[in-house]
Amino acid sequence: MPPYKITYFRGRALAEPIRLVLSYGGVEFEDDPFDPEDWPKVKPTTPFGTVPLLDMDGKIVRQSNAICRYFAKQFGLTGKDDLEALEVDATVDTIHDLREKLAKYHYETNEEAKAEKLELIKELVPFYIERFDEQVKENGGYFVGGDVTWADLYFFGILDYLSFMAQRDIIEDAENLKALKEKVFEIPSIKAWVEKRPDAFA
Ligand SMILES: N[C@@H](CCC(=O)N[C@@H](CS)C(=O)NCC(=O)O)C(=O)O
Repeated sequence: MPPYKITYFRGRALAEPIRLVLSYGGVEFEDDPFDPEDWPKVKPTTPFGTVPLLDMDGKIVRQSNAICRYFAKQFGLTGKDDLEALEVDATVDTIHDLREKLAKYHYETNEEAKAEKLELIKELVPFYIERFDEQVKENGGYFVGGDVTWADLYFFGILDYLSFMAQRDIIEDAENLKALKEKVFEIPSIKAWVEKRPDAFA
């Protein structure tokens, strides 16, 4: 029985970067997925009403970034020095900014408001993707410092969810991000996880 357990909606989204960082470090884990209709029952059992949660031998921890960073430090994925670690954090936070903006569009239920948000999304996605692509180009094919960090794993992990919310492949015109995606996929531990992970919407 693996010691670590991830509680999340049945899907990838915010839980997938955690799974990737754990896989990178060879840490065994299991998933405890639930369906959206069960969320009202699960929510009150969580510390702050959100998931993902990670159960580490009975210690429940929250916040996907904090969890990823905790393990990334152990696996040498935070850059070569404090400045690179800052750049990695800033990159992940910027990916989250894009995620939040896409979520505001994707989960909008009012059709009129959604149509307005779509116009913003059409400008925002290229704005972020062009800058991310340039960052990777300037950093030797990775987000920071010419080597793999948890920012690369984070982007790889959440990319399907971002594209799902944008309803298109958001990196289709971004050559450097496409190459980065391929490089992350070719890391043996990552490839092994991706090839065995369950099918999910994103
Ligand atoms: N900053 C948190 C965000 C957690 C979050 O908002 N999770 C969403 C699912 S992706 C959630 O729990 N939503 C349900 C709700 O807020 O009721 C993290 O990265 O872990």
